Amino acid sequence: MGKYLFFVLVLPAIYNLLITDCLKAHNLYLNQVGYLPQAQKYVFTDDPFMEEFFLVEESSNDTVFSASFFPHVAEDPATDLDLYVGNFSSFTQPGRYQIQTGNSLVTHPFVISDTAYHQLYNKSLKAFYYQRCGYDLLGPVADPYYRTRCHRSDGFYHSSTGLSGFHPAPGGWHDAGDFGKYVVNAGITVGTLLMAYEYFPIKFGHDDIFIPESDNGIPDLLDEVRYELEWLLKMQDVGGGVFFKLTAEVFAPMIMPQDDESSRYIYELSTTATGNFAAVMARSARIYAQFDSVFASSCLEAAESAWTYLQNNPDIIPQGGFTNPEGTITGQYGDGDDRDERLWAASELYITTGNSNYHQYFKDHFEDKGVLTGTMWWADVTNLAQLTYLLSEDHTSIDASIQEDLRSALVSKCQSLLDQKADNGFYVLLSPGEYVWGSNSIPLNKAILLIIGYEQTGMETYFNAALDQLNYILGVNVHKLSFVTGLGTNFVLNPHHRPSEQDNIDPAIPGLMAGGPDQYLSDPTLSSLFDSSTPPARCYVDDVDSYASNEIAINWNAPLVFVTGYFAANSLTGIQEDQPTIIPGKIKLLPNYPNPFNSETIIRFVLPESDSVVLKIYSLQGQLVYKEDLGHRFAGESLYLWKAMNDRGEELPSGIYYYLIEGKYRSSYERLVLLK
Ligand SMILES: [Ca+2]
Ligand SMILES: [Ca+2]
Ligand SMILES: [Ca+2]
Repeated sequence: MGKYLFFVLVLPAIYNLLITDCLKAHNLYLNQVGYLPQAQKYVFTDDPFMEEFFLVEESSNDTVFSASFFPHVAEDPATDLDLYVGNFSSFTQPGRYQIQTGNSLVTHPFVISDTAYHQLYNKSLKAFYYQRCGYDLLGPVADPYYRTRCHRSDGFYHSSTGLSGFHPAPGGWHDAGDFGKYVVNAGITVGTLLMAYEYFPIKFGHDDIFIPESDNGIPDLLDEVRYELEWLLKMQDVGGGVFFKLTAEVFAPMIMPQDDESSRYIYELSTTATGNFAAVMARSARIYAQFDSVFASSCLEAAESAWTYLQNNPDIIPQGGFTNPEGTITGQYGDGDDRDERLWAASELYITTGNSNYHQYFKDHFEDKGVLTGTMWWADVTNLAQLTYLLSEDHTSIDASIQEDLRSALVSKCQSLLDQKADNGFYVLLSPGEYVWGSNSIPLNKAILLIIGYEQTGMETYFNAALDQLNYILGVNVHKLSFVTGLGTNFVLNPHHRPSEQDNIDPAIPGLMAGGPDQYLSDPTLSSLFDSSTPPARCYVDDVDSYASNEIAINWNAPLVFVTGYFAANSLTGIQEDQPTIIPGKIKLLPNYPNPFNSETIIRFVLPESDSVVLKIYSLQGQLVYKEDLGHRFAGESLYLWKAMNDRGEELPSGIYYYLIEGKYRSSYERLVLLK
């Protein structure tokens, strides 16, 4: 056995055995990464004789907390387990702990910390860098997962386009465990990542993720997303329509990307692809404008010409949605309904441009497929269209009554998610039937809705229900497994991911989330192990061959980035409420003057009621650089002169800063540009 084989086969096996034995012996289910101090914290067991648990501080071995387990769910429909829950929410002291039970068994350590999810966030975002196609992954940034540039001849027109010859479309991310590039899946991925940045620019403003573009003054999330946008732009035809995908005719074998020399093709135009493209380009136009106005303009131009194509082609193209032509066996992403992609395009274009044509389209169609009823996924982006409209504060022409309807629908949605949580053994927002291919992305997309619901209402139950979904991904599941490579103690080791499988390095590239249980057993590995009597959540195996349960994909990692990034920079700060109430009059920021400025600027804000408020100013990297108690202010407009200094009275360097006003309510973040 060669050294390589030893590392590949034996070490992980031993490691897995030790850890798995340790965890399974305990019959304890907990988040292996950690918990936020102020959040709800649970440990589950299926052992009816386990009556109580103790929280033990790791270094001192002191018992710092104890509590009893209580019956939670009998015969949980997803797992067939009888589950008992122990609650240690009231213990909030940061540190490293283990859980000890009556029979003296101790689990692996985990943290209670405000920074519990920092590393998870960094790695789940950096995972996109490792998906780059047509790129040399070199130097310390790539270490140790080096690879040279792949797919240098992307791509040739497939005959389905009616065109022939070469059309350069290098770059972008490999979609998943394969090397294909699919516009609709790129669209929802980019849309989700940009949504995270747009609504939480401080949390997602880090410039130190350690990608080649780190420390360039632009948030790394935007740098990484731009790598995909540059490819997407190349997928647009001269008439504005967008080609569906760029792949080989069949999936590559299990080889490294740079060894894949198959011919790759650009497939026919599609209206789902075009609508998706128009939406993300319109959103990009408004987000990148502050960093690169030329690029932003090219995004807007591309979005508008895509929209024109959609207007000229009111029926879905190709008819019935895209299907693989004869001889092609790569991802199909079949979607026979392009109404949601058109709606999303209209919504983003309206918010970016204020143009009444887009607005009218949105007003005419926003209820066509329900109002925030489902969960966003690649075939249905209705929610993304509606959230963009709901959360926009920029337009005087916006229809306040539609926004109010959307807000109410969001609250109803969040309430229904709380009901679903209560019915499920591990508080996961997946019920039998929902354990589909890629099921792990569903609770995370629902968590996004809960996070936005929390931001709108201050309901802590939404905040905690969103965290429950992260708990599920990180170990509170029947497999006692962290579904994210490299994170937690017992994590996925063998994802269906060609570079991870073939790079002679263990463990797998970190920060990638496996698709998770697939009760429909959509691959031969699953169907050989399980059958229709298997409880849905158990239909998973950490096997490289199980593409239906153990592949990774960009559209699954995007909500992981959203949720982990949100909580990585968040402790519970909401307003405590027993019932959901809507905050119609949160603190409004008026444009500061002047902006940009060189030594001082007037910060202007409007309070809905009299209140004591605080001004906070953050660097682009998210560090709090200035905090000032502005004292008690009356309802209405208020002013404050900021002299561009930090708390210690030192002048701050030129750059972009963000600020907000906080009191009983909170304002959104706005930008300050200091130019000396
Ligand atoms: Ca950067
Ligand atoms: Ca659709
Ligand atoms: Ca590997």
